[in-house]
Amino acid sequence: FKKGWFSEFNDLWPGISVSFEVTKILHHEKSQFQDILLVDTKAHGRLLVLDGIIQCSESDEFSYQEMISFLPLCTHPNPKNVLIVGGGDGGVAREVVKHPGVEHVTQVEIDGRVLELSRQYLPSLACGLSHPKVTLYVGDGFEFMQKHSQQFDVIITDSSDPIGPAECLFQESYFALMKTALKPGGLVCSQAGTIWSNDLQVEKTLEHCKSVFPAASYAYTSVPTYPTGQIGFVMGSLNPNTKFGEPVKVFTENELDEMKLKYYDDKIHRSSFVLPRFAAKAIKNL
Ligand code: AAT
Repeated sequence: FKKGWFSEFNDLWPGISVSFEVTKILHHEKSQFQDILLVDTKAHGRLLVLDGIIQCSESDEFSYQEMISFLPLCTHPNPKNVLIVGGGDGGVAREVVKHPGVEHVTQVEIDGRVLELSRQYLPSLACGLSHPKVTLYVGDGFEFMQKHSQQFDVIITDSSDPIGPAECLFQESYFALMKTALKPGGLVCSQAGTIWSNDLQVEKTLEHCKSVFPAASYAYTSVPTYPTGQIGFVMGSLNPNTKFGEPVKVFTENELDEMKLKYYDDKIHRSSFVLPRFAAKAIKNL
């Protein structure tokens, strides 16, 4: 362990660890739900770490936040009402409100301290939390889902990994609750781990999604500072004819510039559902 470096050690990715040279420890505390660490790094800007796991780095967060938001938003024909579960840094809200069809965003994050600390230390992400279209609740996403039915066009689950407070957000019962909370024709998109990990998280999450939704798929994006450099999303739709890899909303180059999108466009949307052979085979066998 090199002095002055942060290393991400976790059994979800046995035998590997991503490390960053730290220039300053900005904040460290134990909240009611988790250990929260914010540091400044030499090469990747600020880092938010929960229970020892990297949630985002300022240098590449745009890839994850744009993709988890615009993949479902551009697959749905009319995404007016959106629910975000988790996403305490505010980056997903920042992206979702950019879509011209989105009228209202509801967000439920379990840890009020993550919201407060993101506002303080990650303002370029947390700006999303204060947007006039966003209504923010502090609470558990699973419990929130039990109390809502037929309300949302799109549900984005920007959750931490399936250990700690987010474990319930990967279960089949959570996918069933999301189905009830959706309006007819609704879509879900959930953080679902990397195909390079051998813990079967992708397969399990996709299986749960498939057993609840008539159409389901997996897409991925590259995020250099997440373990294995890659992370994916499981998507489910109430419309059995949904073609996930075929965006129904295509933005022009000008619109993409105006929305300040740095990663997402319709070409990367299509390509993100094209999986390498080993992953395609593993998923096909479900
Ligand atoms: N935008 C990328 C960052 C995240 S943050 C995930 C958020 O989910 C955290 O703020 C955490 O407090 C919140 N969370 C965890 N459990 C729940 C729950 N049950 N209900 C509501 N919110 C919850 C995602 C990082 C992905 C990391 C990949 N390795």
